[in-house]
Amino acid sequence: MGNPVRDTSKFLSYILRHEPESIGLALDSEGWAEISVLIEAAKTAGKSFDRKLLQQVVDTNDKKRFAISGDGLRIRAVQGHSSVSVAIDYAELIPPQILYHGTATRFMDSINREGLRPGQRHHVHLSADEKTANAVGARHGKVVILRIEAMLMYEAGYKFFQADNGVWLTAEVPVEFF
Ligand code: HQG
Repeated sequence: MGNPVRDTSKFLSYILRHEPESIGLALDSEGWAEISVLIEAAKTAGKSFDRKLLQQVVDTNDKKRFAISGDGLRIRAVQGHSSVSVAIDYAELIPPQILYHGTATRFMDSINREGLRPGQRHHVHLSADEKTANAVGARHGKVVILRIEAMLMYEAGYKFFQADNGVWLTAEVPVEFF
């Protein structure tokens, strides 16, 4: 059965970032789902949770992956989307001098050829500190941490955004900025 908070968090990541249509849910372009509709759609798909558990998932999430709207009626994932129906209009920000990207050694040949690409997701995800980058990279294997010249990129015209949970986002990172 597992841990209901953790299980629901994983389920929400899948539904709110990647495959809302798998349970017949529609997200708006900002990634929001109506909570009442989500709860019903999930129940029909065999995943039961109530509003209270949902709130607990949002409040206790280690990476603050989800947000509930001010009126309490809607929920979204704050970053990490691959769903084509979502195009969050993140506020553009001036990045710090350096940002970090944690990845795995086995990706480095390709990364050194192509730079960092968003892959399935909508953005390349960058971290403000090396510790976070290390944890992100460790999900994939033996870690490499790339130091990214974010300010130089910004000065060259690349756009930077920050999700509500502090993760930095950009469209791509060419190799000359490593
Ligand atoms: C790599 C987690 C080959 C890239 C984290 C990464 C993050 C390339 C992998 C968020 C490449 C994609 C995102 C290229 C990039 N050739 N490999 N040209 N360019 N890659 O999971 O950044 O727990 O989609 O280095 O905390 O690891 O889900 O991205 O290793 O914030 O909330 O391709 O996901 O958050 O992997 O992680 P991912 P990521 P959550």
